[in-house]
Amino acid sequence: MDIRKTVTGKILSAHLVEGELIANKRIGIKIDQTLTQDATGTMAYLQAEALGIDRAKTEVSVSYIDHNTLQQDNKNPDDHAYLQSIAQKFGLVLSKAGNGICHQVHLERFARPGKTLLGSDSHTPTAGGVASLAIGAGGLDVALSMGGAPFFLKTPEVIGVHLSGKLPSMVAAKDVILEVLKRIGVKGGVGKVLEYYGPGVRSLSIQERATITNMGAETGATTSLFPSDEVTKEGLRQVGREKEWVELVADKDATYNSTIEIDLSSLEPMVAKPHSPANVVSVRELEASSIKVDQVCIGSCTNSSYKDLVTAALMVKGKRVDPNVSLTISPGSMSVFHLLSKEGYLADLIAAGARILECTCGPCIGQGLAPKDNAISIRTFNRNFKGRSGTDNANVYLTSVETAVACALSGTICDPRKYGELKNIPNPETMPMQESLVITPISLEEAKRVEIIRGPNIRPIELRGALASTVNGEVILKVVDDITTDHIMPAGIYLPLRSNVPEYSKHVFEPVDREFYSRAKAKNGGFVIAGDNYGQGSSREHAALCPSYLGVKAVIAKSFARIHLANLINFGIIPLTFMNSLDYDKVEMGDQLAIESNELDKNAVVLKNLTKKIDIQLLHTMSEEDVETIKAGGTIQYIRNKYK
Ligand code: MIC
Ligand code: SF4
Repeated sequence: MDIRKTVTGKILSAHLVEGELIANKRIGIKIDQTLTQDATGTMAYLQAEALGIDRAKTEVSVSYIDHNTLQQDNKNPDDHAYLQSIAQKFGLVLSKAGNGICHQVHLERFARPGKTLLGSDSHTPTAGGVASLAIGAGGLDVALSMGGAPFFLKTPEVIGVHLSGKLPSMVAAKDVILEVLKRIGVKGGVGKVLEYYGPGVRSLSIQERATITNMGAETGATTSLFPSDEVTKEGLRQVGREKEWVELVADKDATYNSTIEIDLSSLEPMVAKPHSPANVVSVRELEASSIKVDQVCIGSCTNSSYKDLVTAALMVKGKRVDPNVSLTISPGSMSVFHLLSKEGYLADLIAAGARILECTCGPCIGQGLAPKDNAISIRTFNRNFKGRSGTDNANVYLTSVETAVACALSGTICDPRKYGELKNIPNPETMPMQESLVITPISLEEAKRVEIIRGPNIRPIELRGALASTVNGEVILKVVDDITTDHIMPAGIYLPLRSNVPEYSKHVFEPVDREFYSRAKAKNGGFVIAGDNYGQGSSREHAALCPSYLGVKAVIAKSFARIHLANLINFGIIPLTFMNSLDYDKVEMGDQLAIESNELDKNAVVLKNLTKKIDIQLLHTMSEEDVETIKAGGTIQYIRNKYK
């Protein structure tokens, strides 16, 4: 298989600055665009400052404020003010609070076929809907790329997803990605790119493609990509960017490492049941149980486009939401919101009883609208991890907009095909961009005079020391498979603490073990033992930064999720895996462990379990530079040592 014949390979080749395109080998690629959002961005820019970066060297870098906008006290607005001043300093575009969800806004305004995008948010692959190779990463990696450094990754394998046919009415792009998740699960994409091809691609608009690439993140994939074709051109024309179109398709004789076959015509409405996005069944299968619904939330970076919300408006027009259901709508961007209001669709939603929220992530990241005790909440979002909604015992189901609206109208989980057919959803000739909440970069001269605003919630970053020759300590936590970054570092009500590491660290692992913080403090840190796919989900580097602050020295897991693995290295925590995963059972809470740090120079490391008096073989997949980073105590320390 020649990766260079695929869309993935073409973009990688054009951006390759280090290494060769051989599956699983380390490469460095040039990054054309970066994005950050406030919940990861404040820390990213603080780190950029600590590294002496003072100006973005990319083609475009955008700082979005979309996660933390509740402003219950000074904390969120302190971050916003910092971000606004730093955007001016660094020459970034600033998308202010209320302007929209980073991925939706980026898709509308900046994402370009053939370009690379690195974003400090795991759903950055949304831009793959217009054939941009868009990858999620930790804030520090994004800061480095913004400063002109290459981004390092392992050459991915490419899974070709062959689409044929056309989606039937009331079956949506969301059902396509739910079907993919059903087939490959939450780790089926790790180390891979999901590249879509085949005749079915043509029938999907760029917004529909973006729904699919967005939620590809839930498979653990490095990214997801659609080709750039006439549909892409039309989508770009609609937002006034036709000039940015280039054609980008796989060669006719391209082959893939593996393929998935999906006939769009045969799909039906799907739903991901609690508490995993891959826990997918057809809506039909659930319907017979007449499950009563308490809440329906439409929005998030997966499903908040113009088409999504017009679909909702058309379905509710002249009807009323079931009296026992609370329906919320979060438009993806101010431009979508403005057009909906101008064309009267907003009025239809309001008349049906929808609660209209800001153009932000909102309930998706537990910023308000937590469901009631034991509630059934239907959401068009991409994650339904336990507790993420803000209510620990709530049951969150993920569906398309069509299914969500059907549930809101009927009050039970029901198949949207019951509500007839939706044909010819109107597509506006143009979609004008709203500029009122966007601040464009200023000149270098003006930037020199900008004063950075630092409110009291913005705490300076603290760096850990170099690695000791013997790393020893106690097992202070042992966890099971599929631990998400939401388990490690919950967001929700703690989101305002993102720029205050000492305070945020008090909540590390709270959803799995409330005693973790006090134990970590008492024992002066130690080891964490984990199962498969440790750190799946978000890109939040706080899930490594805060444990590092509490003295976690190493995580020994059966396997890791990609972004979290990189974040652990950035913050000096040694990521190790069991050579034989059955050895997981040979280490328990409270065991005293030790490893010799010079063994990291090889790939195999001996773990001494001093309590059980046994040796266990471990592995690591770190490059030489990663090992040097770990030895220095983390990336900032490593870079500072290198250039001092
Ligand atoms: C998420 O969906 O979990 C988030 C919040 O967008 C995260 C980023 C964060 O934790 O700030 C993500 O997906 O990377
Ligand atoms: Fe925001 Fe939710 Fe998308 Fe994360 S998944 S970027 S919280 S809308």
